[in-house]
Amino acid sequence: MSIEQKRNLVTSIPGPKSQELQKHRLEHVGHGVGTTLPVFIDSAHGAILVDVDGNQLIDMGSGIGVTTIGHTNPDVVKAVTEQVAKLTHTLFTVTPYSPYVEVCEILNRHMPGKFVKRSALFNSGAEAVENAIKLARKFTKRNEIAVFDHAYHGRTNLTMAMNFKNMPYADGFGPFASSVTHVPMSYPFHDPAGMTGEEAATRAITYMEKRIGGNNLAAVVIEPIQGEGGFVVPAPGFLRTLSAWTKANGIVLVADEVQAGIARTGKWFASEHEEGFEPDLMTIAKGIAGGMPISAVTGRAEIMDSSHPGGIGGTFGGNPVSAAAAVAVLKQIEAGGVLEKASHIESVMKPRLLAMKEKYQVIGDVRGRGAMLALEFVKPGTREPNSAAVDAVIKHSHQNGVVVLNAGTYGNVIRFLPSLAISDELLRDALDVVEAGIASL
Ligand code: PLZ
Repeated sequence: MSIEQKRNLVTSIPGPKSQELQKHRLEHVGHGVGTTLPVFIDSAHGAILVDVDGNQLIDMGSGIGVTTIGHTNPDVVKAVTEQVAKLTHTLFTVTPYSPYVEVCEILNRHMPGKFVKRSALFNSGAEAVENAIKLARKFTKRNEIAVFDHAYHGRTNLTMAMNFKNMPYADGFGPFASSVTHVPMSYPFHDPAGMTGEEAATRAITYMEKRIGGNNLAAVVIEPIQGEGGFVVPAPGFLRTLSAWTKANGIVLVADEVQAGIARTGKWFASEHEEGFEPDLMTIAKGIAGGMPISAVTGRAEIMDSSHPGGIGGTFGGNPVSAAAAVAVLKQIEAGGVLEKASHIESVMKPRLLAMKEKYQVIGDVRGRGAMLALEFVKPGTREPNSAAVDAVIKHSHQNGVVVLNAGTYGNVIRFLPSLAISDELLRDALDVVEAGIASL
């Protein structure tokens, strides 16, 4: 598959065929399944989506950070095609196959921390989080879980309880899992001026000690950079201080790397950006397999092995075709150049985003790492959320063929998760469109 890496609009957005398909969809698909942009995509390559009307859109969201390696990445296409013709299913726990083991081996090799590691594979990010918590509870023989304000961990019953936002994730869907407590996150843009990472960690730790008791906690789960929460990067020292405290209290520290992991931030895992932050388990999904569904829990062997055989599993987990795709992605990262590309994207985008912040008072904060960058919109001269501005800029971008996504507890963040296959030229074109949207507010 080869598609010219260029934005090109031939109809209005959404075009007539998309509008027709959207009508059909609303008749047949449950309305609880939302849509950010009702444009039906027919094919894609690299960083370009082609819709059913023939429009070429720049993908600045990668399906929420999934096609990190690029759409229809040739190695992924090859691996999937070969695997699908050979073996599509056995159920790994009935009769195993090699690609599953290969994925685990590569993840074990790259998870930070000097200890023996093992992995297990699942289908989705939420399922990985669920399993990390099962293992943490089994290992510690404790029940309580702590998560952070603005966090997002999934849509299953347990993970709904772990999310910060009621709407749209939880409203009316209870009762929810118990033994989950939210604690204050380090959010430099909104924390008191000058608050250090250590101070923010002390605030969270005090909260956990008083509300829950360190001795009752099985796991603390944290996104090293929050995804749905708006790419909140904790202040330096926060993750390290938290890590020292969980270690001292026998608590399993789970880094939810579902959105920030796998080359997205210029390292294998976002956790690696802070020295001294040493998660015991990691949950991994999204960017691992070029769009094929697969997820993982990777971590300390003694925690991973704490379940009795048969305690961990699932019919489709680590499916051979998805696993083959994951191996193809992970091997490209190992071969070099992919992590560097994420850092390069930051070097192209960040100065441009910072310049926009200087120019437009609606931009309160620019943050993120690598190819995971965001703008937080405020009412000029304040830190109050401005979701109306975000809605307008996103609408403008979509109508002009740039797919961007929002984020944040208040819906006032625009996040950028471009594929690492994107060219500088496309990036600049996308940013020109976004900036024109901001200028026209
Ligand atoms: N943990 C950190 O970002 C998924 C949600 C898309 P699943 N985020 C995108 C939507 O609207 O459902 C996510 C995440 C973090 C866990 C998850 C959950 O991953 O693969 O969607 O289950």
